Amino acid sequence: MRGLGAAGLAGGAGVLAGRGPAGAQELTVPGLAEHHTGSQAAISHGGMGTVGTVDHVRNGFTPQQLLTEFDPGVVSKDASGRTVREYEFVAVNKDIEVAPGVFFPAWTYNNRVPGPSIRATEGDRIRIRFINGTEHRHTIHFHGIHSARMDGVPGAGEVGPGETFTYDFIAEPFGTHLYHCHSLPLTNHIHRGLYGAFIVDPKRGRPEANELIMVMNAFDTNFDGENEVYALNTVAFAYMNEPIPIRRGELQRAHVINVTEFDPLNSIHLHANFFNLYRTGTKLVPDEFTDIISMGQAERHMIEFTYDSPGRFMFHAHQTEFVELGWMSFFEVS
Ligand SMILES: [Cu+2]
Repeated sequence: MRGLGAAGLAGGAGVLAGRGPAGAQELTVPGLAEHHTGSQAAISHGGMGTVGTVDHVRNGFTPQQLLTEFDPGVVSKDASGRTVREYEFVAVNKDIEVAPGVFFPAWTYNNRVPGPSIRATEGDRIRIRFINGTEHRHTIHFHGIHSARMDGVPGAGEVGPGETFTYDFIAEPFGTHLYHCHSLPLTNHIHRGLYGAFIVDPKRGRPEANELIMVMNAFDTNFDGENEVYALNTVAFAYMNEPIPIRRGELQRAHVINVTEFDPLNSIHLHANFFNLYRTGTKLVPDEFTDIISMGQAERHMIEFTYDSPGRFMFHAHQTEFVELGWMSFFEVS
């Protein structure tokens, strides 16, 4: 991690130095050069991708964290023996770098986009203390089953600047869900970055697997009502530049969530493989066996797959435009 820190700081200097069209060639900071060497293979895909690197340290989150970190909350038991998971979410405005040198004025939960990946078991009680540290009204609206007053919409759990609200509900049904701000105008509040994964496990559990969070998102960086940057977990080409390491023969379970605004559909396609599709993650047996799934806004699915031979395997949206603008990824199977 010391190495990453050094590279990150150097990367910041590099991006600042490289604000002009020729800037990419001027990135000669030693730490940054070392960082590039590690991901050299990624730069040779027919000119696709970006020049330079995103400063993950300045962003405050790395692609690996967004992919693999689940937040169990602060866990306790109530008088009835039920598991209680408590969280504190703060709405914060923050500029994030979504592609090298491309900064987006995000609205975030806890300084990251997507927000924390909440993980619970069906029947757990979830308590989220929400503090609005911005100048706009916001909510947290959960996809799941709960009472009207916990719905996180204008009139029920919406908080103004400096205000606080505690959402309190039981996690159900099990599945791959999401949460997002539901203040108006909705497109603006969602696409600015106020969303995250809400994963509810079945009581009986699932087979052991390597679990991954994949939020398909996009950014309208010039506010013209169309997206300029597409990504898996916020940073364009992040997992092309640094392929996701997975083990041969190990079951992979990905929670894929589409929060893309402005485009009616997004999709995920695995190369050289097929996956079991559990729609919304709400069943224990797969609905389908396929190599591509298209999703509307807020649609999400759980997919399971295994790679049996080593190598570098692409996965990406099947909308070519999205691919070229950032939604291209790789698994490195070893
Ligand atoms: Cu909002």
